[in-house]
Amino acid sequence: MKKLLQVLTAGLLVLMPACSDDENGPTGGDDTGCCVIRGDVDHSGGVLPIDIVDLVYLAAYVGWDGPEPPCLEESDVDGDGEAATVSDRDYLRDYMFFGGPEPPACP
Ligand SMILES: [Ca+2]
Ligand SMILES: [Ca+2]
Repeated sequence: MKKLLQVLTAGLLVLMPACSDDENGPTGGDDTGCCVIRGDVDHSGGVLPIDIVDLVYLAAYVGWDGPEPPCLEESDVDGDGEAATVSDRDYLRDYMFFGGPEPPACP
């Protein structure tokens, strides 16, 4: 199962476009005010902003040294002030698959 997730993650990371639509350029940990929808880890927006790509993106960042999410505030899925942690990954997983609570609104 872990191997399958690693393969899927690698495939999705290759297919994902670079997220450079932020007018401030690539974002870092001090980029505030970019949060639109907490849990939209890849900052895709659109009709379905939170999907499996966000979970894979966050899991890759947290567990496998994947690329940093374009908006760290949106990666603070549980809203505790710490972005892109194991807790955020688990919160997003529970929300998507196990009826967990919706991520809180952005500040
Ligand atoms: Ca997304
Ligand atoms: Ca958090």
